Amino acid sequence: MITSQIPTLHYFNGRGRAETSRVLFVVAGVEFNDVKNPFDNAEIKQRATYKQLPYLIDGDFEISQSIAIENYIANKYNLAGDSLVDRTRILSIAQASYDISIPIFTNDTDEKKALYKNETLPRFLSAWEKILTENGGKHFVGSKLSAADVSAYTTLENLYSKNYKEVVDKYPTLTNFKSTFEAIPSISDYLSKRPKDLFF
Ligand SMILES: N[C@@H](CCC(=O)N[C@@H](CS)C(=O)NCC(=O)O)C(=O)O
Repeated sequence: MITSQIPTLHYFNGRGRAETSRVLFVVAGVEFNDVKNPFDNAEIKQRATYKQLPYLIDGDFEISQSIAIENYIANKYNLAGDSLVDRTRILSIAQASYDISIPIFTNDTDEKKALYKNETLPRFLSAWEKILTENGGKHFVGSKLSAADVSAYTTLENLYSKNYKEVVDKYPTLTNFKSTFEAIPSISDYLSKRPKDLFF
């Protein structure tokens, strides 16, 4: 385990529930220890609140639960919204992100996969297309980059990498958002250096 003044994010060797937090650090321009634990790493799981990852250690502060970690990073680095309404909208996008992403990994029958592809995913993506379009097409919430954009980006990336690109590409504003986000210099640098051997 790394003891450091810079924040340490513990997760497995995958994007999963940690990638939004990682990209938040990148967007904020904050150096962090990106610890990709092997699955059998007992030490950090024992220390983690619920014996699960991700687990963030930032100085004296330690916290579990991916959305709480994201919210902490977003608040600390001014990516969490400037008003109560914006902060709440950003959290709503974060929770929708997990509603979209988790079934990608848990759907275990052809019936569930078809329902996901033909009903669940279009329901969520058409809602996001509407939210993004009505907000001007550039940012999901407010007029500047926020944690909502990061959550949405990592979710769209999950969908692209798990064979749902053709579904996403039916939504032009989302597709354009994804490529615009990837062109942000810090993001394109991060993506080019990110290991290619991630498990998920
Ligand atoms: N609600 C938690 C779920 C955490 C979770 O399920 N983590 C998984 C990895 S994605 C884990 O640690 N699995 C190993 C285990 O439970 O032993 C969160 O979002 O952080």
